[in-house]
Amino acid sequence: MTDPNFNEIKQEALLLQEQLAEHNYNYHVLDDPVISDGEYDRMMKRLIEIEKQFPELSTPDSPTKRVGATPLTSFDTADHSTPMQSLDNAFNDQEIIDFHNRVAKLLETDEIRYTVEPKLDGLAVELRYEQGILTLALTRGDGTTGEVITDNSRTINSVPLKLTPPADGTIPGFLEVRGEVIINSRDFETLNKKRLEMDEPLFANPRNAAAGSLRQLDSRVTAQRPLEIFVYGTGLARGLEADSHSGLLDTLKTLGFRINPEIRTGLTLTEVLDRFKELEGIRENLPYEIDGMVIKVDDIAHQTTLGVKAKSPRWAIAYKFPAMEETTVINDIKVQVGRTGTLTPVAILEPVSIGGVMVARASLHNMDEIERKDIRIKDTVLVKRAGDVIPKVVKPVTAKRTGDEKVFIMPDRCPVCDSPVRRLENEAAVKCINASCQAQLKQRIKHFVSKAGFDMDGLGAKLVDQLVDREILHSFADLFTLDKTTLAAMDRMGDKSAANVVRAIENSKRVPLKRFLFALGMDHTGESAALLLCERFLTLKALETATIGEINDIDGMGPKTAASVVMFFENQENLAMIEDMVKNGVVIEEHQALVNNQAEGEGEGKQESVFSGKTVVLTGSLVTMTRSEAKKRLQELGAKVTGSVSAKTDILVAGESAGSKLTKAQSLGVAVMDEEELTEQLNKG
Ligand code: D41
Repeated sequence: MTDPNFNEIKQEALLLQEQLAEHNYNYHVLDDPVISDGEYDRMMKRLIEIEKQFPELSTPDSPTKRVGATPLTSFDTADHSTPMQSLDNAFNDQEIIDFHNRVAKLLETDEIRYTVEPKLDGLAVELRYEQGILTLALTRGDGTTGEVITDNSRTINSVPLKLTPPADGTIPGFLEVRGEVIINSRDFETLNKKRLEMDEPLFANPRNAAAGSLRQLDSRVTAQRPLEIFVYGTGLARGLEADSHSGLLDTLKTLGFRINPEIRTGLTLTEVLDRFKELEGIRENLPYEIDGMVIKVDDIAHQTTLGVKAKSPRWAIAYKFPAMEETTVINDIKVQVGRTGTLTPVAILEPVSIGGVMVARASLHNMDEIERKDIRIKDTVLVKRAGDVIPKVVKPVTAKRTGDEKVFIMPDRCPVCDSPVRRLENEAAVKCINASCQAQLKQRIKHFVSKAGFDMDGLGAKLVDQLVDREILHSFADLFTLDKTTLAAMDRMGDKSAANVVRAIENSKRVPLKRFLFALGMDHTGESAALLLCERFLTLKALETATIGEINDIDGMGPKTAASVVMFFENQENLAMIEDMVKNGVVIEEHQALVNNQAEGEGEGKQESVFSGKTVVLTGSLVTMTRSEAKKRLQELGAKVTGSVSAKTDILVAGESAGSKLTKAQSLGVAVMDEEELTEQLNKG
C-alpha cells in the first residue's frame, strides 16, 4: 500500500538529504556554517520522521545515518585492498638530510620537492567509496587487516557519506581514502570533564579518546563523541588521476574531504627543515595534538621510482618531535602551601629528561586526583610535559608495581605552620586557614611583586623566602620600607643588587588600579577580573563600597569573584593594610576610562560596544577562540551574527585563510576586522 503523497514526500526527503549534506559540509569541512544549528536540527528531525515512515528512503548515504545504528556484538575484520604502510621515523635534521640524500641518489637528481603535513596523533583509518557512496570503513589494524567500523565512521561529520562530484561531474568508481581520526584538544578536555562528573574512567589523552570512541560497538555512542577526520592519501583508486601528492590532496578536497590547512607543498630540503621548526613553534596553539611532521616526495612519478620497502614507502618519512611523555618513579609526595592556603601535593620524581628538559617535580593537583588515578609513592608513572606548564602525572604504570608502593595520606596539619587544615565542603582543596601562615605570606608576596602586580624587578622567590623567614616582611606594606642595608645583608645579595631592588621598589610605588587589584591576590580575581572591576568602578574608593550584586552584574564576572571581593574589603585588617601601603608611599592611580565610553551622566558604567546593533559575519578560522565562543560574545555585545555576507552586513570578522566571504565583503565595501582587532574590541566591551 503506497501513500498517495509518496512521490511528493520522496522529493522532500531527497531535498532534505541534499541540503543537510551541504550544510554539514559547510560546517564540519569548511568550518563555515551558513544556517543556524536550530535550523539544521529541525531539518534533520523532519528527515528522520520521513525515513521512519518510509524506510526505503533511508539510504546508506542519508545524513540520518550520522546518529548511529544498532549496536554490534563484535567487530568484523576485513582486508585492505592494498596494505596500509607505516612510516619510518627520524628524530633530527641529520636524519632528514640522510633521507633526502638517499632519495636524491635513487632519483639521480637534486631537484626534489616535498609536501609536508603535520603528523596528527590520532587513529589511521581507510574509507571506501563505491560509485561515490561510503560503503566500508576500516581501522588500520596491522596494516593488512583492519576492523570494520563503517557505522561508526558515518557518525563523523567530516566524513562525507557520498562524494561531491567535481566540475566535470565524474567521480571515481572505486576510491579508498586514508586519513587520521582525531579529537581536538578542547573537545577532549570537555569530554573528560563530563566523564569525571559521571564517574566514568578518564581518557589519558586525545588519541586514546579518539581510539576508544571509534572502537565502540554502539555507534550511537560514537555519534556523541566529537570525532573529526583529516585525510592524507589514498589506497586503491580507480578513476582518479594525479601526478603529484599535492594534486591528489587538491582532488580529495574537491571531492568533499577535509585536508589539513597546515600542509605545505613545493618545499626544498631547507624549507622542509624550516617548516619543522615553525610547526614546533605553533604546536601548542594548534587545536589538535600532533607528534611531528610527515615529509613526502611530491612527484608521483618519483614516488613510483622510489617504491616501497617491506613496511614503509621509500618516498616518505616521519620527523618526530621529542616525546613529551616519559615514565619515571615517584620518590616521594610532598605538600606545598599556596597563596590562598591550599595544600597541593607535589610528586618528587626520579629526575627524567622530557623533550630535552629535566623534570624532577610534577603537580598532583589534589587528593581527589590522586585517589582517582590511584597514584602511590614509589609508583612508576607516566609524566607529561606540555609547553611551559608544570609537568603532570598522567597515570601510574600498574604493571610495574612491586607491592612496596605506599598510599599517600594528606596531612591534617599544615606542613609549614602546623595549624589544623580544613577541607571545604564540595571542594577538592584542603586548606590551611591560618591567615598568618608563613607559607601563604611568602606566596602572597611573590604574587604581589610579580610582573602583573607591582612588578618589582629583582625581588625573586629566594629573596622573598629569606625576608619572610627572618621576619623582616610581615605584610605587603613592609615591602615599601625595605632599605639597602637590610637587603644587602641577605644571602647572595651585594650592594649593587640591593640598590637595584630598592630602586625597583621605589619605581613601583605609582601603580595603576588594575595592577594593584591583581597584586592583592583576592580569590578568583586574576588579571581579567581586575580589569573588569576597574572598568566598572574606576577608583578604589568606589570599589571598596561595592555590593555583591553590583559586581555580579558585570558582564563576564561571576558570584564567586563578587563574594570574594566584597569579603576582602569588609575586612578591617585588609583596609588597614592598604592604608599602611599608602602611608609608605604607594599611589594608586585611578583607572583610565576608555575613550568611547557612553555619554556622560549615564549612571550605568556599561560601555557601548562597536558591535551593538551591528550585523556581523564570522569567517575563516580563529586561533584564540572557537567560532561559537566568538559568536556568543558578539551577541552579548548586541551584535546580530549571521552566516552570509550581503549588503546588510556591517562587519566581517576574517580569521585565518578566509575565502570567498572575505572577497565578497571587500567587493561590497563591508568593514573587515581581523582576529587581533576582534579580541581587542571584545575585551573593551
Ligand atoms: O597525520 C598523520 N598521522 C599521517 C599518517 C600523515 N599525515 N601521513 C601519513 N602518510 C602515510 C603514508 C605515506 C604511508 C601514506 C600517515 C601514515 N602513512 C600512517 N599513519 C599511520 C601509519 C602510517
